[in-house]
Amino acid sequence: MPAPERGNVVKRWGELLTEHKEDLAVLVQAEAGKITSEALGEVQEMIDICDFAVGQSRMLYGKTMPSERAGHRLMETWHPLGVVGIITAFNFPVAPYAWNTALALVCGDTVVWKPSEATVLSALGTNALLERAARECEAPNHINQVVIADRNGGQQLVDDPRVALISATGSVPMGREVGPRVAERFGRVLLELGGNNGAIVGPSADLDLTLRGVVFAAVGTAGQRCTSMRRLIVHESVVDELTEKLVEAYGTLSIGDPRNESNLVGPLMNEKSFGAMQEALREAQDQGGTVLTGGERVLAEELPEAYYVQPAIVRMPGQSDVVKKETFAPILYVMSYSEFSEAIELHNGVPQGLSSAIFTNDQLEAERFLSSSGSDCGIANVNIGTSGAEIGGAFGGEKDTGGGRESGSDSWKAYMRQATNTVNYSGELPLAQGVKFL
Ligand code: UN1
Repeated sequence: MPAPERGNVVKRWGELLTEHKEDLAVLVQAEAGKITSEALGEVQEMIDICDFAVGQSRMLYGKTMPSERAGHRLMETWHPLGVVGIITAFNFPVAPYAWNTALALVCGDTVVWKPSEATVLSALGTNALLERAARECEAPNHINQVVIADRNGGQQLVDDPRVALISATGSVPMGREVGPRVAERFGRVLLELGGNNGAIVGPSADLDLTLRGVVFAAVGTAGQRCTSMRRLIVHESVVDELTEKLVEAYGTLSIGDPRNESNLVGPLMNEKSFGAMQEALREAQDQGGTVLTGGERVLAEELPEAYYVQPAIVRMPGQSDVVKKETFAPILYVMSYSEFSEAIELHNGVPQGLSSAIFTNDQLEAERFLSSSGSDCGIANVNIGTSGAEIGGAFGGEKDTGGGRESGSDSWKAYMRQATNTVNYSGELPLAQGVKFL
């Protein structure tokens, strides 16, 4: 199928996702525990990437460059890669699948998806809509497959030489396993792993705006986004005021059944997540931190077995081991700084490099943060929190985050193979670099 026709399949998928937005959001909510607005937002993210990919299907551009030889054309062409294996995590059960799939399909690839075992209904629903779109558009059979499997199933996908690209979203330890296994067989990998996202708050920041940006990023999705804000690095002149406002705002958060529209914070995924949060809070205290608010389990009558928690704010004396770890729960570590260079050092001094932000009204400070000696992350924002990226930009990060880029911009190139073509229409056979032969 020509690329724009492949785009039609994705276009139809986007229409079906729009039609069934609420239905899919119900599944996402049931399995991942997101509040309604965030569950709907996740499905919207799929619809958005479908729109993007449909446009991309007419823009799989290759360059033409001047040849050094007369009567020659030098150009590049892009071709489908083959089968793309997609591994996704429970916290965003469907959107990252769609980022990969919408682009892979317009690029002419087929996809095999291994979703998290915790979110299979969302996966089956999403896949059923894609199957319907493919059928209606008379696409070849089996361009998309879902494999409901445990870790062993995931490993088979990773090790299978027929799978040209493994795109995996998940933890750093998972990526450490997947990366070398795929490299061993010279397959391609696209890794989007853990984040330990920080924000710097400068002395000129609008503190009311900062407060809203921080609370959404730190508390949204109960701190279970890979983009969740976990570290706040605040200038010493405003740290007390901002911390006080944050503690007050945390006190007003409504926590409980995510289906109830008045609640902003749903449950943690399971008991293990709750245990990890408690462990991190203990470690933080051992390392000189003071828990200013939160950490306690909140019991909800209608769902007594669910692990709801009061999001926590911990004041830390400075950099420490616990702050360098990604704990997948709503804990915000607050540190203070006096010089901007110190803030950057604290900010970049962690193994992960996904998302970052600065809150400031000082243009020079903002530019320094975005410069090559500023934030070392794949995403760097000004006056916006670390989470909630749009699909138009490339999504991914550096260091332990794995280096992959999904979603917008020119991420499509990861799903294609590039060929360089030289065409000789001169009737002679001049060799490059002036080499003489025969
Ligand atoms: C994730 O947590 O794995 O930027 C993805 C965001 C969302 C995607 C998060 N658009 O927060």
